[in-house]
Order: sequence, then C-alpha cells, then structure tokens
Amino acid sequence: MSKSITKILIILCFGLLIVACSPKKEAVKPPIQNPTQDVEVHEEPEMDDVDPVVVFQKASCTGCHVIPGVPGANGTIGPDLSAIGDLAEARLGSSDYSGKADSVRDYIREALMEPDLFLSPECNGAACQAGLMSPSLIKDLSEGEVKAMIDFLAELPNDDLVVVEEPVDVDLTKAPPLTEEEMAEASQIFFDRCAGCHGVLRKGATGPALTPDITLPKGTAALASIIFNGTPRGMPDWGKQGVLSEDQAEMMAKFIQNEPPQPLEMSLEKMMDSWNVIVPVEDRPTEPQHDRDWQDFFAVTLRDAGEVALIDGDTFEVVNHIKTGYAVHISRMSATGRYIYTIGRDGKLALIDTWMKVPDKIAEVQVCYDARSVETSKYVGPEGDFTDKYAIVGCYWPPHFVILDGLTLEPFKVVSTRSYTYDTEEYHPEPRVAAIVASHFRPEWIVNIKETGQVWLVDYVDPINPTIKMIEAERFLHDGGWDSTKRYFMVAANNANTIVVIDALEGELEALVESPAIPHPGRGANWIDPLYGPVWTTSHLGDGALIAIGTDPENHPESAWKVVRNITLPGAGSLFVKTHPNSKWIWVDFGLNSDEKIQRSICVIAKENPTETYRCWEVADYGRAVHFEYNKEGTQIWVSVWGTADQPGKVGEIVVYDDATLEEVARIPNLVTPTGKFNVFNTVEDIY
Ligand code: DHE
Repeated sequence: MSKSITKILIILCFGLLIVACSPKKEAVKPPIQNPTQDVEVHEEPEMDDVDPVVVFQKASCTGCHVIPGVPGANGTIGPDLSAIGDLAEARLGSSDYSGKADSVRDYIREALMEPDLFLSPECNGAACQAGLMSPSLIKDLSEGEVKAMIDFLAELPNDDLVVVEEPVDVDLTKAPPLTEEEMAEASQIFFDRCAGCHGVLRKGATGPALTPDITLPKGTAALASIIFNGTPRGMPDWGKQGVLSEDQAEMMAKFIQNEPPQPLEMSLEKMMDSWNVIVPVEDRPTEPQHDRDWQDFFAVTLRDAGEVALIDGDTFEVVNHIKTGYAVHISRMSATGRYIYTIGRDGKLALIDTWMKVPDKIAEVQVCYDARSVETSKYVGPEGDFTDKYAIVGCYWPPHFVILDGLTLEPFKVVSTRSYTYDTEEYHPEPRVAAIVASHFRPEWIVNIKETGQVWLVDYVDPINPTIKMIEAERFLHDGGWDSTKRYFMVAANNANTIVVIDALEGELEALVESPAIPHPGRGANWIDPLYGPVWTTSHLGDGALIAIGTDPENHPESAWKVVRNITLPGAGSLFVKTHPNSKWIWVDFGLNSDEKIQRSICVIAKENPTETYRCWEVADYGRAVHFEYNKEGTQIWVSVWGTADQPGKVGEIVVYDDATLEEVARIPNLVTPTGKFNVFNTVEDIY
C-alpha cells in the first residue's frame, strides 16, 4: 500500500516542479536520467503506441491536477497543469527556481522524478506542500509512457483541449473489491471521520463529492495519498496524524470508489427506546444546591473522551466530568441558563442541570446517528413564554430535525429536510442540518439546511404542526451567529464563499456578501470598527484572511453588508474568532493550518487598528490551538489546546489569558482533547 500512496504523491507534484531554465543558456544539462529517487522506468511500448491520456489515468494524475483533454483530470490538490509548458519556461528563467532543469521537458521530467526539488508557489491559492507527490507514482510506467506524458504537458496550453469538468462515464464493475470485513471497517471509518464533510451518501458539502463517477477515474493511488497526506485546502492528513495506517488509507481509497452503502433511517419509536430521564422534573432542586456562580460555568467539549467537563470560571476547578456521547460537538443553554444541552456526533443529546450539588446529566436521548447542532426555545412575548420549554436537534443523518421537550428531552416531532436545491430545484437525498439559532424577535428557530442552500424559519408556537418558511439562500450553509443587535443572522455558505444575512425581524433574506475562500466563523465576532461602525467578523479555512462586514444599515448604510476590512493573517485553516464588547481585541485561531507551529498559534488584532495582526504566539509546544470563550465578566479568555488522547502529557489543556494584558493567567491541565467551550452566561446572551 505504501506503493500506492507513493504513487499518488507523484502526481500531486506535477505542478510543483517548475524548472527554471533560461532558454538562452548554452551549457545544456543532460536530461535527468538518473534521478536520486529509486524510480525504475520500464523500457516497453513504442512511443507511437502510447496514449498519454491513458497514462495520466494510470498514474492517478487526474486525482490532483487539472489537465485539459484528460477526462477526470480536474483535481485541485496539486497545481493546475493547463499551461504548464508556458509556466515552466517562465519559471526556468526566474531566480526563485530551485531545480536543476534547463528545458521545459527536463523541468517536467524533474517534476515527476524529484518533485520536491522545486515546489510550485501556486497550488490553488496556497503554496504546494513538500512530500505530497511521490516519485514512485511513475514507478510502474515505461520510459515511453513517461515521455508521452512529458510531451503532452510540454505542449500546454493547447486551445484545442478543454478541461473535462463533468463526471466521466465509468464502469462501476471496475471498482476495486473489498472483503466483507474491509467493507464494514471502511464504512465505520467513513462515518466517523469522513461523513461530516463529504456526506454519508458522499454527495459532497464542505468536502467534495466522492461518488464512484468522480473517484474511480482518479485511481486508488491518488485517493490513498490524499487520505494519508491531507491537502492544503482542509482535508486532514489522517495518515500523518496517526489515525489511519497506509493500509487503511488504501482501503478507504477503494471504499470510496465503490457505491456508498445505504445507511439506516431512525423512527420516533427508535428514539423513544433510547430516551432516559435520570432525574424527573419533580425531583430536581428549586434553587442552586451549591455556592458556585453557575452562570460562569464553562461546558467544555472533551472530544475524544466523549465527555463534557464542567469547569468553574472563577476557580478553574473541574466541577464534573459528564459522559455524553461520541465526539461531543457543541453545547447550548436553555433561556435561563440553568440547563445545558450537549450534542454528540452520534446524535446523542445530554441534558445537564447546573443547579445540582454536583451538576450532572439528568436526561438523555439519541435522535439520529450523526448530528452537529442543538438549540433551545428562547422567545418571551405576546405569543407566549417559551423559556426552557423546547429543544431542537439538527441531524446530519438521517437528514431531519427533531423537536423535544426542553425539560425531559422527550422527542415528539421529526421533520425531514429531504428537499430540492434552492437554485436548480433538484432533489437532494441528504440535506443536512447545520447551525440552528433561536430568534429573539419571534418564536422561531433559524435552521440552516446545508446541501439545499435553504434557511428554514421554524415557528414553534404549535410544534406538533410547525409552520416553516423556506428562504432561498446559498450552498452549503454551515455555521454562523448573530450581529450585535441579534436582528441579523450571519451564516457561512462555505462552498460559495458567501456570507448569507437573514433578517430575523422581517423573516427574510437581507443580503449575500462575497467572502474569501471557505468562511468558517463559528458564531463570528461583533465589534465597533473605528471607521465603519458595527461589524461582524469571520476568518477562513481556505485563505489567511479575516474580514469584517458592516452590520448597521440604519446608521452606516454605506458599509452595511459590505466587506469593509480584509486583514491578512499568518495562514489559512482558521476555525474560530472571538471578541467581547469589553475587549480591545479580536482573537483568531488556525487549528486546521498544515504548519505545526501555525496550527498551535493564535493572534490578536487590535480593534483600534484593525489593519494587521497586533501579536501572534504559540499557545503550547504541541497540539492545535482551537476555539475561544470569555468568562462571564469578559475579563479572561480561554483557548483550547487540542492534543492527542493517547499521548500522556499531551492530551490537551486550556490556557486562560488576561484579556487586558494578554498575559497568561492559568493552565487547566490534563483535559482530553478539549475543543469547544461554552460559558453559560455568554451563550445565553449570545455574546461574541
Ligand atoms: Fe464543528 C460548530 C459541523 C468539524 C468544533 N460544527 C459546528 C456547527 C456545525 C458544525 C454545523 C454549527 C452548530 C450550531 O451553531 O448550531 N464541524 C461540523 C462539521 O460538519 C465538521 C466540518 C466535520 C465533522 O465531521 O464534524 C466539523 N468542528 C469540527 C472539528 O473538527 C472541530 C474543530 C472539533 C470537533 O469537534 O470535531 C469542531 N464545531 C466545533 C465547535 C463548534 C462547531 C467548537 C461551535 C462553535 C461555537 O462557538 O459556537
């Protein structure tokens, strides 16, 4: 299998090699015939017999590169090779070129055989990574086949060749076989690690679609390499992280070239089987049974422990470790803040009572197999008082949302989100529920349907017969939060590089704002810009940029729903931003950056000079720095160090900073893979 992975790598690096050789040079270097890598090139077919298109497919080049004229070659991991002939010539003459070639053909050959000698600065907006492409990808090719590839590429651009964007016709019977055991193992790994981005049915969302018409032409080697090594555009490096072995990466590559197995549905009856009220409502305390400030509790996700750590924001003591579900994702609070609702990726919802002597879980239920969001009813007004009355869980699989009793978690209403895409009106079998927020103006939840690009306003006055307004927005809706007035909900449509603005007061789409690549706000951050007034901020997964969007159409109409700031960050891969109305800073992490030092760093930007980062630093010497939360007073900010569950001493911790001075105040050690942190007061009040 290492063989296959290595193969992939080669392809990836096509783009990476740009040999610089001035065409005027006299001393002609011989073509690279004895590469340093152990690459064996077979002398076989006559050149005339070789079809370069077949060779590109054989070597899995299609998985990572755009190559006009080659069906299936629309990969975006490596450099776009559409104009590689011209590009090679230009780079050969540039002082940045670090390879040894001095002709276009040598440059391309070098790219195949010693891909890391020169790394292209352009891999779809990011620098190409060393080590992604392996010379062994061409290991099984004959010299004639290699030459055919080189000749083909050297002639690019070629106006007669077009990039084949459409999926190609493939013979599904040619999908690489898996044993029954491998199929079972691969299905589980896919569900645990991959479905979040690619979808259970692999129709694509945050990550690309992985149906056999797309994956088969890419080849097992290229796919296995991507799975093992990750990509600069956000695909995790499962192999390098030690999560998957090389053999497992190859197994997963084969798995995604086969048709996806049909996952199970879940009925209300099945949900009821899992429903468990641990402390009935009548047995619960009527006032807090401890002296702690429960409004300053933090519910901290301990991702790989399947737990929430409830931590006292005043003393930093862990009040309780509460078993919840697999890979807990987020926690949200009831309107009073007394109850915490924690949702795991396995669709298990836990209800925690902060008033108990030792706060603990008081009810639980599983309402789906895969979930990410939970919210509660918060409206108080002429249409009723819905404080602490209902909860809603948004599911990835099955694609539905479920309404539950807020005090007992009894599920009573299931609404499917299977529907039609907002723009092309095509049926989608798996439109997943992304972020959900509770409106402060109406008895409504704002439910974001990822794949169909619709924002649903779900009225919960009569939750058995809910009315739903379906707003056409953009794809694929993911995460978001309120502006400072809580009238406008700002949500990232990450595939369209767009921020969708919903007016919760009027119940309509307010604006679509173009953003840099793959916005990922968490809930975003609100602050007052010295020039543009109230703004909301997001960072990005695909771009080292933090943008601010004007959010005050009344008093700052000229900047409303426009990107008024675009601040350069040290890198892409940012997951979360945060600020507080009392703070001078905007905080930003880089948890998914591919550079180890950057991924454990954070930066602050001064609100009084929002043109550049004020300071950046590494939070720990291991792990990834991820997600921020303030204490109730807004004087301290907590950052998670997301470590590795099975590495003693490096499992993870939380670092607490003084927000005024940026000095470290404390470390809360030995927390297993902490990620999200949710302060009771700030979550109830939507302070961010
Ligand atoms: Fe999240 C929020 C989905 C990966 C940590 N995450 C959300 C929300 C969604 C979502 C839809 C918004 C919920 C809401 O507001 O109602 N997350 C997904 C995915 O589909 C994805 C990309 C892949 C997956 O398989 O889960 C994903 N998320 C991650 C992570 O890898 C993180 C860093 C760690 C983890 O838990 O696996 C992570 N997501 C978080 C956090 C929030 C979140 C901490 C809440 C942010 C907030 O401040 O509200």
